Amino acid sequence: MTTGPQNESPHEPQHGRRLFLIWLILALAADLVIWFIWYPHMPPGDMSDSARHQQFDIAVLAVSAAPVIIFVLLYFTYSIVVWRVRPGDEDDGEPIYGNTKVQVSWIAGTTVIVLFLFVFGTVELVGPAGAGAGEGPAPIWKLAGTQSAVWAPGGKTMLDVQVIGQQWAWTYRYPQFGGMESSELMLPVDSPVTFHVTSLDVIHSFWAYQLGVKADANPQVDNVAYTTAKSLGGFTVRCNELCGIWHGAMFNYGHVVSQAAFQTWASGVQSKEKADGILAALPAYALTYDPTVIPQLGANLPKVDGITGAAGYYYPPSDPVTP
Ligand SMILES: [Cu+2]
Repeated sequence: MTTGPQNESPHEPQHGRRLFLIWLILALAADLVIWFIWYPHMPPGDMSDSARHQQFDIAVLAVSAAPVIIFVLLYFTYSIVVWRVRPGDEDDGEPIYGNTKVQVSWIAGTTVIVLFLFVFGTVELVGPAGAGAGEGPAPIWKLAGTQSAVWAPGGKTMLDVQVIGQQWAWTYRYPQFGGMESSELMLPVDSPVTFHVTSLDVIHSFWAYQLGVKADANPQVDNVAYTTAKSLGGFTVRCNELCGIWHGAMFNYGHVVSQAAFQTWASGVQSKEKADGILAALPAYALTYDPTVIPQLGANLPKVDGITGAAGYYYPPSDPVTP
């Protein structure tokens, strides 16, 4: 006796219909579980608009991929169980060539999936203004927001934050608050933010995980990335580019606070740094810096204000730690 999908007798069950029904039930169940149970827990969370878009993208990809994976595994399992060789069956399967139905379904199915993902991916890259990634010095996709020399709560004014990487610490500079600097990244909720990411020495990468922002920090380059924080709380900033021996320790925490609290904090730091003479000593705000521009500050800066690189120096003229 010969059994096999190509050798269907009148008593042979309708394998295609059976497979389709089992697949439909499993795929539907998997997609419902992914969308309603897994989606809210997917990385990187929903703390900002860019993070929300990334979480949505991952959920859509999972929902698209699950039916394909389930089909492959189901067909594999079904073949092993139903079409396995029976004891005593020494026959070969019937040689077959071509099956228009299978070929057309395959070409149509894969074309639809690939084109859908192409269009979806493009929309999701353009819509949220670069999706939280660094877009270089002249972004093609800009985030909506008003450019202004001052930032105040309540409006749609873009907050500019310069992110300066160096071995092995992050410094944040706020040009709309007198160019003051902080080793802490504070952001106001519901305000569009432009990050200007740069480096003083080697290549780093600014990765604010929960905000869904990741942008390379290159010396002499202004790499722009956008986000809008959507909920209050803390987030982690890590360096995501191997940058030397203390790369693994190059992280700190940021905070999303209310717009009023942000303004109070930023103005407070600005006043303090002005009184301490820091603002006068810092180089004028620029999109990139020459690390040797203010050698006279050297080791005194951390003593005065606590803003410092991990090596204990800022813009080090002769860093004693780095060879
Ligand atoms: Cu680094």
